[in-house]
Amino acid sequence: MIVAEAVGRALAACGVGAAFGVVGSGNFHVTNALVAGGVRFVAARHEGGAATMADAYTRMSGRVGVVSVHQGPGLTNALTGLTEAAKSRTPLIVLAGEATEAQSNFHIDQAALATAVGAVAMRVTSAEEAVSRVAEAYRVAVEERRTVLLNLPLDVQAAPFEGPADVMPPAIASAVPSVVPSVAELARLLGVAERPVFIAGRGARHARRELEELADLAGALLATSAVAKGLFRGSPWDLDVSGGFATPLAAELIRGADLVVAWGCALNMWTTRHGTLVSPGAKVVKVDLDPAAFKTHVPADLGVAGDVARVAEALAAEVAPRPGYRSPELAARVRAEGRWRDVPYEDESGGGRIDPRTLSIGLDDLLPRERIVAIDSGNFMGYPSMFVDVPDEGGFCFTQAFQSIGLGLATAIGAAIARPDRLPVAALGDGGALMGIAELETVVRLGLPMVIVVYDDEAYGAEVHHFGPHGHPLGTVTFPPADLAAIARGYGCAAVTVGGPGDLAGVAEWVDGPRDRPLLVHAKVTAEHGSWWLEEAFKGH
Ligand SMILES: Cc1ncc(C[n+]2csc(CCOP(=O)(O)OP(=O)(O)O)c2C)c(N)n1
Ligand SMILES: [Mg+2]
Repeated sequence: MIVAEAVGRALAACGVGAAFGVVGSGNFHVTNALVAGGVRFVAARHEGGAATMADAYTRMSGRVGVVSVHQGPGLTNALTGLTEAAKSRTPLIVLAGEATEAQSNFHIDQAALATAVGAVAMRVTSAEEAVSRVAEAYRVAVEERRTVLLNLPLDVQAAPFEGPADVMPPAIASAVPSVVPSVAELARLLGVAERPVFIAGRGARHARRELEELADLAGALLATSAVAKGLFRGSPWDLDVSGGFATPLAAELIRGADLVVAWGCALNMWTTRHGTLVSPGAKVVKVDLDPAAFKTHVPADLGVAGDVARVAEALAAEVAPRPGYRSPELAARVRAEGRWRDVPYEDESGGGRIDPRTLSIGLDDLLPRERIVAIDSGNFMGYPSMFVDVPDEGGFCFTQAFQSIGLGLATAIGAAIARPDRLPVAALGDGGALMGIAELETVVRLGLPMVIVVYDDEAYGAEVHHFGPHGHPLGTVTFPPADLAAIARGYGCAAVTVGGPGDLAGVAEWVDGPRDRPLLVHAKVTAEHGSWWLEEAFKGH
């Protein structure tokens, strides 16, 4: 056995989930060893796709994903996806060949590159410590919730390895600090709040039961950040997403809160509309593993350090039942106005183009409810986020921490691998779709029964709506029509072009079966004006 094989075997023995990558000479043996160790390997067509697939897979499966890349350009290609993962604190392990000779074409400072984007850089430097390095990389990924680059120098990879490579998984210390005295103060606040609202973020995705039980006692209404969308689905007190995507009702009720408790949620400008969703008179409490979150964005009056589920459990023992914000009248309002599709709008479809709201509502009606929705970035992104419902927090994958366009399709692939029981839905703009389109071949090759919806306005709409109103020339951000349906058929997809509500019949036909090929919905959308959430967002640029 050589070191490369020992590294792959050792990582497999740690219990990682699936691996994603593009294989070259520098990661050939390590990838094959992962496979020999029982790890599923998905060949992507671009390392950027592989990184995002692994990120989405990890978010939706809860298992550590692996990225495997060739030295040099393999890693630089992966960087945007790795940045997204690092910013989102996704526990990922990136295996990269490394050319340590400065004269090599493939040589770059890989450790510096990783550090620059917020990942942790490690290196296997000898046969003797290869296995312990792997175990340490795994530990840092899981325990510290970091994206870890494990550099594998080519000469070290080729060295003979003696000894067992099947490590015991490292003992992962609990990342959960014990519950602290500030819990008593939060219990007191919950005991006097008239209108408490809970906003759950990424750090609360595992804690629905505990949060709902506590909210029932305290009479709190329930909302989430966009990444945790779906967490409280089915609760009569679920306001859905707080922030730019919030319904008018959710915005009104969150603004009306006298106590906002953010659970594993930073309360950033997106979740709070630049702070305006939190009333100046409201007390703000943050419960977070990382005390650094207490003072960022909308600062907390009280910070509670700890795991969301454990803190909520501890509080449930302290809080006496009270009505809080809840009343039969309010429940009726949530039922009647709680979803975007309940908000009246004027359908602007016409002239061979469909209103993106009508499109999204139509898809929501047609697609099976057991779905997992992935969203790219751009002006269009609120339409599927707001009008296409998801069954729970495992039904929504939102890789938006780096605000990169072009990640949506790969996100849907990683999510689909994590949740083969669900229909994967990728919602993309034409710009993001064409940027990430290489992975359409991956969707077809893997036989994923995916629906890919492209909201095509023949433009970088976000830029058009940002600069157009000021009279700037828009030639750099507008494009001639592209036949995306034909391109998709070329990849082996089924495709329908939608230029009005009637064309959605083609989607219904595909849903009826046999769904043996993915479906690309090329929707020519109306684009007279920008979206309202984008106008809000531009205030931050
Ligand atoms: C990698 C990357 N390049 C450029 C940008 C700047 N940008 C933000 S939105 C956008 C336009 C996206 O166009 P499209 O996917 O068609 O969506 P639309 O805004 O038209 O709905 C661009 C270029 C970015 N966020 N990420
Ligand atoms: Mg566009």
